Amino acid sequence: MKFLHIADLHLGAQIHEFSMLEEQRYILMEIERMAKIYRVDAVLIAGDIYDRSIPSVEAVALFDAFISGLHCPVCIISGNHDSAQRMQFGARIMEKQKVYVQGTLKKPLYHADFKDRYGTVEVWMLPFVRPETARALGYSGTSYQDAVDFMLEDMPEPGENRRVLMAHQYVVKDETADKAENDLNIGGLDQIRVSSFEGFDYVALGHIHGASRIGKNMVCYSGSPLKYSFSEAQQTKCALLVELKKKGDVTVKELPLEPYRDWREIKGPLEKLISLEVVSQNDPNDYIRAILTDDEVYDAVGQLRSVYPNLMRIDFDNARTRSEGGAQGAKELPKLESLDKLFAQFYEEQMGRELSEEDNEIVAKILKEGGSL
Ligand SMILES: [Mn+2]
Repeated sequence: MKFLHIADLHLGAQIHEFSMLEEQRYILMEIERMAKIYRVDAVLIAGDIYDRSIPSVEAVALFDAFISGLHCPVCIISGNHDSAQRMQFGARIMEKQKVYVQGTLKKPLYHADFKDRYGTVEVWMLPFVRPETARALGYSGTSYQDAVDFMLEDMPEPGENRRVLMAHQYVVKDETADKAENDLNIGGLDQIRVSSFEGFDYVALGHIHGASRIGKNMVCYSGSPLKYSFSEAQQTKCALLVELKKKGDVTVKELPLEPYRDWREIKGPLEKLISLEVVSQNDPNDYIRAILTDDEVYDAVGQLRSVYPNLMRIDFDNARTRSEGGAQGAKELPKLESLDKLFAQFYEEQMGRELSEEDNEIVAKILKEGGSL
């Protein structure tokens, strides 16, 4: 069996007030093309289909066109950005057309079976697990780790069948989880040990936006198909082509995805950055983060935008910011958003990952109560 593993589409995302919809349409067509070229038996989408729990009509139409255009079975789980209940709509009807959706948490897990010349491949589907949603199914603890283990316990024996799991969590090596447990300064509330996923021939993960393999087994993040932040500017985005032959024989290949508009960081004095020499080196239509080294500039946004129409943000790295301890005085573009969004952005920049649902609740509570816990 051969399938494409993708995740974190975040359809409908707006970043620094730029809509990603056209890039998303383009990249989904690329994925559709790959599915055809490699004649895959299925496409697995490991959560965060949409960027918001109530996606825009454009985002829904785009996803509809995508899964209709694939002409092969599709397996879909919900991520933390999706609404589990809305994703679940029509699931058991679409199943008849080989579109397998699991939006809500269910125990035992839902699975779809695929046959090939070596036998059966079971694709088990675990949507994003929050401790509080697992509690509705009989879980009595408070941790993400135990909630995921609870969801995976009592699985029937696989026998001869090969087994794939789809999940959308923050999965780390066991050593990393140990460190976080011993050091309260490292946030690790939502970390899941990779050893929780033993017994699967392949685990198709979503949640982390860079492609990576966790640990020694085949537990892989495909990453997002597009860059969604400057912390991802250096990443090569890809879809994973996974092939399962006889039990124990799994190969994974990264298929690079080229966006039609890239994300780039440029650094230097303003005058140099807008000079013909620098501008003509790369596509000026890319999404740009400019890091200015000038001490003083006039109308940097206007001047930069005149040559880089998709300028997203400006930061400074000059005498002032260096004296402030090296932190680059971040100047977000365009104007300031609401306080909770601002904090979420700040957190992501500092920590390199999103706030968890639980963190979000705490932040919302603090903001609501005017700063006291
Ligand atoms: Mn996610």
